[in-house]
Amino acid sequence: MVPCLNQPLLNLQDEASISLSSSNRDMSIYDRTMMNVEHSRDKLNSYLNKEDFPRILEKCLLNAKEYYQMDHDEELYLAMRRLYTESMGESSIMINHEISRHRPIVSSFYKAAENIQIISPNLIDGIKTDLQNSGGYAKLLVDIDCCWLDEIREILDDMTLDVVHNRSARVIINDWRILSKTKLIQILCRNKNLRYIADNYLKCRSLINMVSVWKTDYQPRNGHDMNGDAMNFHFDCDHNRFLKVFIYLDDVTANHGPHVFVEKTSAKYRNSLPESLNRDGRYSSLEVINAGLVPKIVTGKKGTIIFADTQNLHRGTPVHFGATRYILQLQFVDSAFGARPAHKAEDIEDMNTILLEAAS
Ligand SMILES: O=C(O)CCC(=O)C(=O)O
Repeated sequence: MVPCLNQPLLNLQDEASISLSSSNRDMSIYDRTMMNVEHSRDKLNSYLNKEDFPRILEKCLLNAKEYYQMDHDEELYLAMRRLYTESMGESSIMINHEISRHRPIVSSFYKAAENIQIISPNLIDGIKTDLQNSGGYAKLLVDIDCCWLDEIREILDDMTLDVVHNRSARVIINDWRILSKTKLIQILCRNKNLRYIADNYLKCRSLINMVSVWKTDYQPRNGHDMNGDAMNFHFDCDHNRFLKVFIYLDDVTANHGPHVFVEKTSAKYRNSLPESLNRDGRYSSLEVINAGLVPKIVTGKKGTIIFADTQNLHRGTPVHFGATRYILQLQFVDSAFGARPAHKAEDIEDMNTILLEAAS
């Protein structure tokens, strides 16, 4: 059976997304839910006949420990990327649906008041609403000890001396031996409220599979590798679904290369994107604007947190002369399967010790 790719898959867990036709408006929530189960199962069955989909689904359902014992499969990863654009995001929603059955959210993370704050429990509902309303973005300024932010900036500044810039304006550190010693990263990886937000958005027990920090300096336009530095619009598709947590380690004004995104361009909105944007790769700002989309610029004070579903179109921006942007990134994924891991398996385990504790 050929799947109908233009109809978004109804999302079982998100009551708000269940659209009510006149015929089902009077149904009970139970009846509507059961109807949607049938609907999703039919779609899933049709997808299971698609080339590569069953193998991709199987890999996505592995838990991290099982997954990291296997060799990386680049071909299957690229097949997942292709399927994402071909299905206009629907494959990702369907796989996430199955993952959420396999690895349901651990309730002990819910709004943990005893947690070192950073995200106080009373902010959580607002963040969830913003994520939902924008298709996966929320920004807030939180009270983080300045010393924790500065510790990472100093490490980045020290590194700069050793780095040959080439055509990149960025210096990136993702060495877990260095990062795991910093106070802020230790706290973030163990922060239950952050984990709660990610789990809730990803509808499953999520995994941190990448932590990195980088510094962006001014680079003359001529010869700057804007694609390599992620400064042209793109959507991330390294994993089935993810939520990145960016933290500005210093003030970011329009001169400091702020993050830019286009809301409601993530998986569940892809089928309403213009055909010209339905491809993997990079897009110029002109292409995005000509398609009628309106990019949003995220400036912010030191300590600003941005929750970002970077399956939305997004980019960094060039930094002006005399300015520098410092940023930290934590990546939560619904499944370890995807691009070649940026860290060793034991380091990823270390980033997620909180999961082991919750299971014991
Ligand atoms: O530097 C930025 O603000 C964008 C980073 C980015 O494109 C990414 O993490 O995928």
